[in-house]
Amino acid sequence: SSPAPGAVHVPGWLDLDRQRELVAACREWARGPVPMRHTRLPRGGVMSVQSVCVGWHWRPYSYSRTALDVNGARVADFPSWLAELGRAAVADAYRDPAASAAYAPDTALVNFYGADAVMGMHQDRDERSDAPVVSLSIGDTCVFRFGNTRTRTKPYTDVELESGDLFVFGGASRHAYHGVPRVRPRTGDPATGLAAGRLNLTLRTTGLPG
Ligand code: MD3
Ligand code: FE
Repeated sequence: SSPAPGAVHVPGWLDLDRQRELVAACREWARGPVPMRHTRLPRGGVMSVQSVCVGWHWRPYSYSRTALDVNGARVADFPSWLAELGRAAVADAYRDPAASAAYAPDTALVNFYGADAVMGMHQDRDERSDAPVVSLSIGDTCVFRFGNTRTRTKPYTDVELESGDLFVFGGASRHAYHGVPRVRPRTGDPATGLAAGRLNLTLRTTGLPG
């Protein structure tokens, strides 16, 4: 379904085997070379979500190859299978072969939500590219709040994101405010390999060279 132009929700896109593979990959990335951690905000806050990056390291509000705010290490390489998964996601969401063939994400941000983690309303503006963002959810269901491009308040639409769901945000939706006001604990299937909590992978195109 499409809650807004350029935004497409495909419930149940990832089968259980694919979810298990992604959980295993995220578990490896979470160990290093840059460990998963609560990202520190420039004004002194700490995010309740834990994150690890692949390909490029994100910190508010820029991308780099090394994680100077964590341990100084270079982040894990972005694997080609993950770019392929992104192209398959865009192909299935948009049903536009040209859009999916051109899709070349170079970074993934992996977010882990414990029962009490939230993400406040924000825009993703650190990428120098208008390419879509691909979002994959695994584990506990969450409330995803999808807003508008002008304010972080109403009007917005609340959507339940469940394990296996794909969401693609492109076009006019790419710069919409969005957030995660709550997670629904113990709604996930432990057969994914995730005993508790919620994982979200977002694939992005930084627009940075090499
Ligand atoms: C809409 N993550 O990492 S994914 C983020 O579930 C982020 O972890 C949320 O927002 C999460 O920045 C939401 C859905 C999402 C991701 C990127 C977007 C929605 C988006 C970029 C533009 C518009
Ligand atoms: Fe975001």
